Amino acid sequence: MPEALIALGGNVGDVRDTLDRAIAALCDGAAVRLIARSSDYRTPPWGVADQPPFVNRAIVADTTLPPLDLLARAQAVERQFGRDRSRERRWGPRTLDIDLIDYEGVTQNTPALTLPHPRALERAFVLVPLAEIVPERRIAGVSIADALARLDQSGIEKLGPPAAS
Ligand code: PH2
Ligand code: MG
Ligand code: MG
Repeated sequence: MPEALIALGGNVGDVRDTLDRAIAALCDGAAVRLIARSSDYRTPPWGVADQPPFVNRAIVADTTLPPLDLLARAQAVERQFGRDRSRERRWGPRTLDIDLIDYEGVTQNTPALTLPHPRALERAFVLVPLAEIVPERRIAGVSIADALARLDQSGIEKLGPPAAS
């Protein structure tokens, strides 16, 4: 079954709880099955500096859905958790962002979806969580560990397990 690398993040609300619930909604165990998940990382905001830090996490899932259907499902989960694209600023604060980073090495470049994610290899907040679970996996021919070694990881902090509730 095709395997997808998916990055999640947010900086509004109880993000770690949102990420738990979003992954449960996305990965129903049938069309999308969770294979691995990273720890959570607190990461300095990228793009727009004047906003709270993000929490970022990555997962590996296998799926029967083709890429665009997986994207549509991820976007439906974003909306379910309060994401409203019409009211947000590019790179600004958000409750939940789910990005498809790689889908079984597929290359595609359409208005709706570019694979692999065109900026993933430049972003430590994407690669640090991925490197924890799939360091040897290649994105656009470069291993995640090698791509990460070229980036500034300062300010990224691994978070412990969430407090039991
Ligand atoms: N997402 C953004 C903009 N900036 N910065 C960090 N650290 N992590 C993110 O997930 C992030 C960001 C827009 O999606
Ligand atoms: Mg994003
Ligand atoms: Mg996104």
